[in-house]
Amino acid sequence: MSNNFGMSNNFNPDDLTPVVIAGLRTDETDEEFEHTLQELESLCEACDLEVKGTLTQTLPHPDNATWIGSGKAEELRISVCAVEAEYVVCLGNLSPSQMKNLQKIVEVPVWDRTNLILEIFSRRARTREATLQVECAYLQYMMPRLTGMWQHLGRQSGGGGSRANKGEGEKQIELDKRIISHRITELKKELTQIEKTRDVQRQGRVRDGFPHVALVGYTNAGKSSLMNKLIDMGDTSVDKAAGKKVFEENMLFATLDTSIRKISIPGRKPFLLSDTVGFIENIPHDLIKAFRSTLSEVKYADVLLIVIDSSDPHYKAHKKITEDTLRDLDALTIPKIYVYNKSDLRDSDLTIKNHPGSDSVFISARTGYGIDDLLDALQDIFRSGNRTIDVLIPYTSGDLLNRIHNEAEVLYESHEADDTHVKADCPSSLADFIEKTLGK
Ligand SMILES: Nc1nc2c(ncn2[C@@H]2O[C@H](COP(=O)(O)OP(=O)(O)OP(=O)(O)O)[C@@H](O)[C@H]2O)c(=O)[nH]1
Ligand SMILES: [Mg+2]
Repeated sequence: MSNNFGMSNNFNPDDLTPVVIAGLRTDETDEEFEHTLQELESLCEACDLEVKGTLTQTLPHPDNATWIGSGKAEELRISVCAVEAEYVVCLGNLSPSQMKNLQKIVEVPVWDRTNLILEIFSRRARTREATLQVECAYLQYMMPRLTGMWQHLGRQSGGGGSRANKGEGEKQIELDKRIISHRITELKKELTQIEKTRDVQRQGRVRDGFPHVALVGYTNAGKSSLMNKLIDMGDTSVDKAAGKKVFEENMLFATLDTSIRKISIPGRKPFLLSDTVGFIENIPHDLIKAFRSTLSEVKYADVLLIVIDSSDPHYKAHKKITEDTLRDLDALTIPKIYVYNKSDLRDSDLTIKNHPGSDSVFISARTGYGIDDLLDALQDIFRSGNRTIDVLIPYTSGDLLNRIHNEAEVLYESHEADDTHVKADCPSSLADFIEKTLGK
């Protein structure tokens, strides 16, 4: 991805880039403001930026011209010089003109929160789909901001407004806008193609008849850690091999690409589990739109595991943000289990016993506490979608009979001349698969 500030290029993980954070407080409480500032620092860390200073301002509403007001902007310039910061990162989203004006005063590039999140995403994207999605969101973000980039060429308009009379800067902006629009169209075309392939793959998985469970939740809640824990508990050594494990790390947005794994735990019905990008407060709108197809794994899941970091003092707000994002994705009505993770960090949680039938389970992906209760809750949901099948399985289709034995509850079984007569309480996905295979 081409970046106007060029940070993605020649990136060396050992180099931390010095930055100063600028925070603008309008009507937030002390506590809320402090929390969002801390989260911005964590986002900076996730982007290999070293926060050398923080400057805050309180105003009834953002200043139209410079966002934090011209006096504070001057103070910011002095801080930037003092610590030799290479960027200013703002807590909030700035309009294109606020960004341009502030940049002029502080004399280093200014990033807002959206820009920072886009930069993290561009570094994490691994698959073709994620890379294209981020590029598309980035270009959409850049479009209205092009004006600021060409101000050095000036607007030497000769008046009259005809094309021929436009200044160099303005011509360059128009040209760039055309190139970017064209690129966005190309990206969208390719993404639609990838989405089609994804649909075909999903239909293939539906045909396999395994229930599909999706991990969702705020970034850093422990979704990938839970996936790895379940892979570890699996019964095939192949699944435990490093290649099957997903990346988990104490940083925001460690996961960007969707991973799907089959989880086969002895004595439990196998299911497919997908791990997806985490959510965050005020997630940039273009980014959500860009990631809609990746997040479609969530929309088509049979069960959602909403993972919550119960040790985070703001876990209730994180839960609400997750629910709001799921509502935007039309996924809030899917059966769900609230998984309160990191119980090991909260003494009180370890005295809480999980109750069968509840939609909340306390676990620790690190110690394994409560994972069996979580699996019980999952199996209860699978069972609630069960139906009874009454079928004749030819002796030549031993694999089907095996799956019934492994994944369903056999109510009746007798061996006839050519086939086995079975009645079984089956997950509906498996029942559909068996009846389709037998041509019923
Ligand atoms: N103490 C403790 N730490 C945990 C637990 N589960 C996860 N962690 C840690 O929390 C951090 C984040 O874990 P991840 O699994 O990467 O979180 P995630 O939800 O996948 O995060 P994103 O991919 O950024 O959305 C890592 O440092 C994990 O080791 C837990 O049960 N207890
Ligand atoms: Mg993750």
